[in-house]
Amino acid sequence: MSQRIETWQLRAKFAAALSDLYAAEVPAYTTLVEVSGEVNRELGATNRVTAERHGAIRVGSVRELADVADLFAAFGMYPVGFYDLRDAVSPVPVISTAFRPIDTEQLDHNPFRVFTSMLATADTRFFPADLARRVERFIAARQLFDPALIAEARRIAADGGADNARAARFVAAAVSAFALSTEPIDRGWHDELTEVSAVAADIAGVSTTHINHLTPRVLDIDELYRRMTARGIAMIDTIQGPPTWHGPEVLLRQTSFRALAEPRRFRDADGSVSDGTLRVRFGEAEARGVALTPLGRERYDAAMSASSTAAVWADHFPASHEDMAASGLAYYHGADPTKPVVYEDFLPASAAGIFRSNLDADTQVAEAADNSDYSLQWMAGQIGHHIHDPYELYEKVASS
Ligand code: OOG
Ligand code: NI
Repeated sequence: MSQRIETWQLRAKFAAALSDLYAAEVPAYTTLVEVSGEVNRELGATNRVTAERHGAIRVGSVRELADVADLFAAFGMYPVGFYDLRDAVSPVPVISTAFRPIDTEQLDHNPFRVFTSMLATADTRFFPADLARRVERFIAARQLFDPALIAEARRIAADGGADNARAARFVAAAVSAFALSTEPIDRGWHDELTEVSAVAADIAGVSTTHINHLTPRVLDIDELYRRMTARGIAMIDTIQGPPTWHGPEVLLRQTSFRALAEPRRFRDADGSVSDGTLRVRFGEAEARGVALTPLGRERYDAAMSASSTAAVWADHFPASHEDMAASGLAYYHGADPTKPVVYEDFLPASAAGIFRSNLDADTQVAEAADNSDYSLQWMAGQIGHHIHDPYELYEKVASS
């Protein structure tokens, strides 16, 4: 009898195969994984941490997002949270969710998550009506995912796994949907969208999707930053999120670097095809701390808006997990302060900062009211999947 591959094993294989793909496409990713691995080994990281990655992808419509939701469900990854990056200090014309495992056992096996953004074409502050129509037509005409792949994903999700051979075929087909395409890019169209936003061009200027980055988790991100810099890799100026300080690490800290320009082919108006480059993908690493309760999150937001220095931090957060637990600021397994619940999600400010620091120009936003009705409920209804509330999940994980 052939061996049965469970959902979590499918997810681990998917994450590992995407990592191989990205390493082949973006060489600096390999350096990042090496350096994170080095830091983690010195600090005695567990297997979960060393294997841990998050990915980021971007799609153009709810139809494409619904396909992503069906595909990822076969890997036990479900949408959690709603991020509106249009609201950020440096706005990005997308709304996002994160697909990830949702219970303790699945997270322990493999916590792979993918931050997934959808272009907000209905928001006329970014897309005037005529452009929105043309973008929507372009996206409706392309096919990011083979319908046979999505149909197979639905069956595997219903079966809760697959036999070995079927699993291997499925993982390979899923991974190839995220490979960088060699198809020529329509230069005029891509340039027009770049004027609006580099993210719009990355999403709707091409006929396929791709992994935008794949992020290892590191136990000491300050050390990682120093070592990457020492290896001659130019990191962004800052580590996004809380400052380095002597108390408990909370939520998420991230840093990144721009990948090199990648060779792409372009088609000009006269039909001729020529070589060029695009510089959209990057490398990112992150450190994860304890998940905060709504009360803790309020403190976090207040601390971050005051200034993200260690001195200010100490005014907002106690310096020990015991005190964090006693003040109801963070989640702990069985209320035991020695067992923090890891934050599994993302932060809108950091996400927008990561987007922005890896672009050449800011997005142009018209001064007007938001005419669109994007929200978590809207997104859930459109994709036909429940979108989980992260706080409900943390409550459950803490009490299980
Ligand atoms: C996603 C940026 C957000 C993170 O780690 O906050 C993100 C993107 O660039 O598509 O990945
Ligand atoms: Ni990321």
